[in-house]
This record gives sequence, structure tokens and C-alpha cells, in this order.
Amino acid sequence: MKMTMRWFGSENDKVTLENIRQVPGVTGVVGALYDVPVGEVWPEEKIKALKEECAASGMELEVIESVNIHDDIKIGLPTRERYIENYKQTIRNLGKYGIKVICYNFMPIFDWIKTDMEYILPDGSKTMAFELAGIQKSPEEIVEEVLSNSNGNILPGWEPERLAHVTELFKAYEGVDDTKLRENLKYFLEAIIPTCEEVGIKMAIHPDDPPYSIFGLPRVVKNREDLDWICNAVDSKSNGITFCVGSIAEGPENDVYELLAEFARRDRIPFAHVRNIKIIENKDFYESAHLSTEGSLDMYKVLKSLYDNGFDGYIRPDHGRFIWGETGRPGYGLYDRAIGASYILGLWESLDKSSKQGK
Ligand code: CS2
Ligand code: MN
Repeated sequence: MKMTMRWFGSENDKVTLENIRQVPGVTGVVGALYDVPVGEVWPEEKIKALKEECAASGMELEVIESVNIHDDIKIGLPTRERYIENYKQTIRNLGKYGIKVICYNFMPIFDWIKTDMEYILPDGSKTMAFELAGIQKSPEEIVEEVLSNSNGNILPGWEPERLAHVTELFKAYEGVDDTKLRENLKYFLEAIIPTCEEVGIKMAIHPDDPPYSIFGLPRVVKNREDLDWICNAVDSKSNGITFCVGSIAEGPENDVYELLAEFARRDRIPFAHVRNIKIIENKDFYESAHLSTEGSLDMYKVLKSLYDNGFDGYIRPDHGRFIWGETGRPGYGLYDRAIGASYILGLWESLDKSSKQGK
């Protein structure tokens, strides 16, 4: 297992590589290029520069989150061919610089949705929350709510230029139901997985967040059936899952421990996002601190499901709260993610030692 933290680059992140390096046990960062428009090829020189910048601070860069998928691929427009070719070239370019995993998602329009970006917990810390009542707002109002709370930061998957056209985007997705979206995902995977196999990269699809339909949009990465369907759609170890524990756990019907165990056993989890959520009621929840005592998930069981089933991929702590006066990009402050990483590493050490001593 390799412990990583997400980093948005020196231009965009006030958390520095030096900060991350000082978190014990974190050996790498999960990065991306943020100045290449969705659908265009990631230039080799920029990948090289990012890789070297990380290496200069003693950090590995082996995971990319995300190379986003152009809407034309998700909608299935004839223009998708050009974007698929570009994606393949990006995969080759990333392969040259030692990238092992590419995280991506196949959600139409919105990469993730929270309805409250500054939910205040009893201890005064701030986190993100999702309340169904908040979703009574229109998509345009949600865009306004999320973007106006980004504190001037780029938010993953929430490109303001793209979301300025949210009404037109909804029109473009008319007629794309779950079946059609699945077909388009399969078409994309069939085209790119051979390239991934050639260069030794694993694709890792991120679950839908939340894992059910909102605003009538189709959803194809929600539950066991979807994950199984995706793995079988192109049966290759290069076709895997980013197991985002929080996102999967947001689906009341999902048994997160069973799913972790099954897909780790099948060797289809190259990357895991480990976080806890606290269910408020029904589908309402907030992103709690990582500890089991703070949320609704048993984090020992989460990690045991991975450990016992031979997981040897990358892990990152997921969204953290804002604590100790920190501000910035919601979910991606330094302190609470660092505490999360230490906690996960502690659980892992304990699983590892007890398993070895038992032998
Ligand atoms: C992430 C997602 O910050 C987040 O909420 O979990 O944005 C994730 O990076 C993408 O869905 C993966 O493509
Ligand atoms: Mn995630």
C-alpha cells in the first residue's frame, strides 16, 4: 500500500509539497494538470515538469486525479472520436513519466454535489454536507452556491467556464439515460484500455457522488451491479475502480465492506479514497473526521476489507474538515487530511503486524 495526498499544484494549492512531505508515511502526491482544457492532449513537457517538481521535493507522482472526460464522449456524439484519440495520447504521455493510475469519473455535468460547503460541526470545525432538501434548488442555484463558496480556488470537476452553460448542458444530455450512458462508457473503455495495457497504466473510475440520480441525470457507477458491469465490460486489470469509500457509503443499499472485499479480491482497486461520513438521516450526511468514532463507518473494517483481500494499490485520505483556523479549498486543507493519513497508516500497521504475528 502506498499513502498519498492530493495536491493541486504550486500555482493552485496553498498546501505545499514540503507540507505534504512532512506528513509521516506519505510518499507521494496525487496530481493533475489544471491548465489543459478538458478533451485536449496533456503535453509531455508539462507532465515532465510536474513529475520533476514533485521529485525535487522527494514526492512520487504515480497517480493522476483526474483526466476528465469530455461531455461529447459521455453523450456519445460523433465528435467523441477526436476526444478519445486525444485521451489515448494523454495516456501514452503519462505512461512515459511513470504514471501508474488514472482516476476519472463518468458523471454527467456535475463531478460531485454537496449542498452545504460550510457545515459547522459542534466542535467548531467546518465541513461539507449533502442534504436532500438543498437539492430542491435548481441546478443553476447549486452552481452558484458551490462556486461562490470555493474561496477563489479551482474545485475539482467544477470548471466555471463549462458550468456557465449548465442549462445548455442539460439539453445536450436529453435522451441519454442509464443504458445509453453505459453504452458510451463501454465504447470509451474498449477504445482506451488496450493503450493502457501497452503502457502499464490502470484506469480507475470514481463512483458517482452521490450514488443515485439527481436532477434526473443518468448514473452508472452507483452500486455492486454497476461496478461488476464495468469490470466485465472490458475484462482487464487495466480497467479498475477508484474505491471512494465515502461516495459508495452514501448509497443506503451499499454494503461498503463487502464491496471493498470483493473488488480488492478481484484485483480491481488500484486506488482508494478513504474517508468517513456521518449519516444525519436518510440520505443526508456530512463528511466527518476520518475516525470511526466521528462518523457512521467502521474504518477498521474498511481497511481490514482491503488488507485481508490483498490490496496493494494507492490510498489517499479524502476530504478533510477545516480545523485550527485553516481556510481555502473546501475538503482539501492540510491539517485534517494529515490527521486522516496518520490514522489510516496506524490502522494499517496494526493490521499488518497482527497478521504477521499470527503466522
Ligand atoms: C473528488 C472528486 O474532490 C472530490 O470530490 O472525490 O472530485 C474526484 O476527484 C473525481 O470525481 C474523480 O474524477
Ligand atoms: Mn473520492
